[in-house]
Amino acid sequence: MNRIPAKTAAIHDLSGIGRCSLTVILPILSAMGVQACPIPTAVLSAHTGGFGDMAMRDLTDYIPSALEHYKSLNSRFDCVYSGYLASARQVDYCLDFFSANPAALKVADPVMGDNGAPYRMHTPELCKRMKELANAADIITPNITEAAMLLDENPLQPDLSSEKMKEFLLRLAEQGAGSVVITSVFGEGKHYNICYEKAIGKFSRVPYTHIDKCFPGTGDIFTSVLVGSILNGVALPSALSRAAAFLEAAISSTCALLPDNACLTETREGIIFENCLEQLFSDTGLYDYEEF
Ligand code: PXL
Repeated sequence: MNRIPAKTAAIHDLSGIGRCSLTVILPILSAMGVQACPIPTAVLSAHTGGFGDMAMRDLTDYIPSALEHYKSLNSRFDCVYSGYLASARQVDYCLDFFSANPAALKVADPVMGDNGAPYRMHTPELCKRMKELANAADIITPNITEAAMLLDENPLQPDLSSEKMKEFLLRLAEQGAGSVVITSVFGEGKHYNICYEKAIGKFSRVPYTHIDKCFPGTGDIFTSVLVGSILNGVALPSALSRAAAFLEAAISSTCALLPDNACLTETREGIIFENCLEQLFSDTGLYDYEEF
């Protein structure tokens, strides 16, 4: 295939080790035939989940100057995809990227926390402002902790009925987001990634096999495969399923390389996805999901 790839502004941090944010987003989007243009929100020696005191440079002031440059070039993006932000002010700059690219697919991954708790660098102000960004996006991809935070619910949501899953999706869409995806939901005995397409009023979900290990960067891998799939013309529920299939393959390939009782020193290095990239090269087929 030879064509001009979709051009995506990727507004995320650049963490040197630990496989999250730009270090997974760039290779995944490239493998899927999407051009990924990094707009780093911060540079860190490592992510915040298990490496102790990392070195960090906040790049808040860099973002508007990069946008001014792109405006002066009349350079537009087909997609604007935001994730980990280093300050509340960066919400304004992401919103500026959204307005400067009115035709773009606007994706906000409201990175704020996991497993029922906020990440350690996330201030209440940043979490509050993240709602504004989510409300302005065409697609949002919170995990269940972040979804609850966006709805001012208890971030710990260990077991949801199908009705409650739908209620969470619907309320997030009512607040402003277009399509809503929630990852890592547990309910009625199964683990699911779930979604709601506001334009057609359809709820879908994809059950997945849960592996009881916590890897940083899981959400970044999931949303990158989802974004790459959508930019390649795959419908949202199939894109969800494809992202889940890639994650399952990459996580089981990682677990095969680690001891059964892998400790934080091993899991903090993230999902070893490099051996699995081939799976993303050309396949844009249909993937299973269920309506609910
Ligand atoms: O994957 C989420 C993420 C992104 N960026 C940084 C993080 C985390 C999660 O801990 O620390 C810097």
